[in-house]
Amino acid sequence: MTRGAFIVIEGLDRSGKSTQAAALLARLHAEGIPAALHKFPDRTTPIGQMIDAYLRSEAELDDRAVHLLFSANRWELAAQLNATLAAGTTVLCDRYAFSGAVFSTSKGLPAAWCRAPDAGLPAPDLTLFLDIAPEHARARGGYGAERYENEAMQARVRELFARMGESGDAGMWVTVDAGQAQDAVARDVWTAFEPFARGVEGKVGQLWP
Ligand code: NYM
Ligand code: MG
Repeated sequence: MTRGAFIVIEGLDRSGKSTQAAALLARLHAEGIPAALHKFPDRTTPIGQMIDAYLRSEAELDDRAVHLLFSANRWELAAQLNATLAAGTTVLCDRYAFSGAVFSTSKGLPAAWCRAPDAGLPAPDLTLFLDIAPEHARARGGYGAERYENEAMQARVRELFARMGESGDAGMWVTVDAGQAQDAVARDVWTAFEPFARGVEGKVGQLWP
């Protein structure tokens, strides 16, 4: 039975993830491919509202507590995500467990501890890592309004994302040069996505592979 493909888009803040995710969704719809887009953190749920208050520095939370909230924010959508994929709809996620692992690890939490709460979540078929230098991302503007949006943290995050891709723990991982013009990034995203356009055979995997 063919199911929808599960595609994750990851990257630094201001790497263009949301723009590219929206462009990919529009193209999928234009091609007649059923598709849905989710964003993590999903700030609309009660858990997401706690995360949002933390990120905007309106609330203080222990590093481990907020890490678990980010993970819980994925778990609260996991059953729906599996059902959507099973119904044949392709799911795009703007950030996922890889952000969860690398952002908290870059704060100094142990990597294995950071990965544990996401074990068992649906695993993406493909992760697109929109790679950009932190100084280039900052130059795009609107940077620094939230926690984590500083160059030192983003540089550590970039390094950890790169290692995540090389480790094999993330499954299929494609790095896209997000420093290019928007159209060029979209073209590279489409090239990586195209093998999944007709859906995927077999069950959804689980983190961590
Ligand atoms: N973030 C995001 C985490 O620290 N852990 C997670 O699990 C996720 C999904 O939240 N700087 C961080 C990365 C971002 C911040 O995300 C908000 P966005 O995509 O800027 O709304
Ligand atoms: Mg952000």
